[in-house]
Amino acid sequence: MQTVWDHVRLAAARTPDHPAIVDDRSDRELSFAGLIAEAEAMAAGFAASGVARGDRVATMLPNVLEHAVAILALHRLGAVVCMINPRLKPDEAAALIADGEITGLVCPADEQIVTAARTALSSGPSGPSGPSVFTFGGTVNDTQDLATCRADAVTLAPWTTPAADELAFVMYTSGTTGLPKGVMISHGATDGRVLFVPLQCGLRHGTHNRGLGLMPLFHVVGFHACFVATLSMNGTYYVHSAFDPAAAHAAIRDQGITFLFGAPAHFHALLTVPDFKPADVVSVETLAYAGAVMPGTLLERVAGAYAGARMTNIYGTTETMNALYLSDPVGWPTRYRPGFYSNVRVGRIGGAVDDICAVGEEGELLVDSSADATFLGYLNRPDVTAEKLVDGWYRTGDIVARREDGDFDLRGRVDDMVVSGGENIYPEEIETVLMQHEAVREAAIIGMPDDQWTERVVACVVAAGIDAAALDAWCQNSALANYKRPRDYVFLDALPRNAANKVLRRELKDIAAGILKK
Ligand code: 01A
Ligand code: AMP
Ligand code: MG
Repeated sequence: MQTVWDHVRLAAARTPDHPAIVDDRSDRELSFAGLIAEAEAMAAGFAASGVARGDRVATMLPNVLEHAVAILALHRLGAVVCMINPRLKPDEAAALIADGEITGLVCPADEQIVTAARTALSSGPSGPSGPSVFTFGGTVNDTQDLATCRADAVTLAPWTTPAADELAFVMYTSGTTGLPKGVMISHGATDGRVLFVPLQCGLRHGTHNRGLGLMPLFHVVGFHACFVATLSMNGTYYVHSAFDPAAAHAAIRDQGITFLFGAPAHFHALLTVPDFKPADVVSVETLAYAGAVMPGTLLERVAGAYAGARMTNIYGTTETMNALYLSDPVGWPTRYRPGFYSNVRVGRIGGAVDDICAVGEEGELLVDSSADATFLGYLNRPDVTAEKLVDGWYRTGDIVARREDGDFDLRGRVDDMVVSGGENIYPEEIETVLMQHEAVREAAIIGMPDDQWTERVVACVVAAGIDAAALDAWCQNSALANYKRPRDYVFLDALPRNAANKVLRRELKDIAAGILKK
């Protein structure tokens, strides 16, 4: 087993002088040896401020270089790094911090976030008044500036490899109800979460690799499969601090990016760059996408634009990492293949995990959870862990049918989850916010096909005396993160329901399609 730190330090031992990270907001470039030195100096700084091995410390930052270094530093120190989506509103982030008994936070110098977090942080070893909030971009209300969080690395305890089943990272995924669930990821899961990239996407080892950091670091794809995979292959990771299609296109062209991993929404946006020229992207050898189905028309356009790249569709979950993939997916947007070492089956929906569907029958995709890459369970949620991890199988919630040839067709979801731009959005949390408005009598959220986001969040409401703009403002002022809010409203006299009063979402999608087309 190699931990994340082992992957990075061993790469550094092989090529100490090769560039490991190149910043996009400054002219900073860190060699592998420089990255190790920087992470260890910051780790010593965290230790000097009272962060100790085993502490849970959250990061809530965009894809800036300092975020990447802070994750490595906390991990080197032996802290459990809990990565919170920086798009969450302060109250939701604070709820995760309180629920996870998190003792420290690295976040932007934003007064609202710092204030909300301070009330939620548990007391660390240095006590409740300890400097437990580290801010990026300055200080606010006596936080510690991340830029000055450093000390002499010789004060740091030497690296000792932790046990394989020890908790290393917590990454969050939305749940049907309540707060996002913390997915507990062990040190021993690292190899399986990184090595599928060379295996399934064809990334070759060597210093020729130049990966662009499009995917958010706080999700497993951006962290394990882009950041750690690029470094472990002795490649250079090009920071992309905030997604900007024109800047990303320029980086590909000017830096000669060889490895591009994005969500379908990234590629949709990249193709809209006004002066997009396929000649500018010929350096891209390896192109992978994950998080959502890439609509067929987009797939063809991407393959045409990046004609020199080997393209792979990667299906996975935060809990299990990669389970299915397909090379050269053009013409097959919803077809997936189990790869070397992935063990999956199709279980009858609502049935036991050994109640397996026949070829052609729709069922739930189940993933063998004995693989090293599998999560340890959900943080403080044994009930949900028991629902999702059953007798050695992880229930994905995705509906598939096995084809005659052994591949799988992806057909939809067992639940009502909407996947927008590679982010999971559960209807209930939006419905709850809409229902809190006094003018709304009924609300149901559905996902409608969309070129840009694969699925677009649409609200179907029964309401009196209110329009879409007012409801949009209501959502923006709520605790709901902005990316989750509805992009369209359909006003109806009543929602279609069955005899048990359950909303008929398939019917609702047809009704909404008819109305939105007009
Ligand atoms: O009206 P405004 O101003 O609020 O509109 C803003 C945002 O609200 C909106 N926006 C979105 C989304 C979204 N996902 N859906 C709907 N709306 N994201 C942002 O766009 C407007 C511009 O805001 P922004 O902050 O500048 O947005 P961008 O930075 O342009 O964000 C778009 C991105 C495509 C970059 C972003 O959505 C993104 O990073 N998506 C990728 C998410 C991802 O990493 N998914 C993978 C998760 S891991 C689980 C998994 O699927 C998996 C797969 C394989 C796990 C393991 C494996 Cl092996
Ligand atoms: P998460 O629960 O955040 O880990 O997201 C995992 C879910 O995203 C899966 O259960 C799928 O619904 C979806 N997903 C991830 N990758 C793909 C892909 N390549 N194609 C289609 N759906 C995907
Ligand atoms: Mg943007």
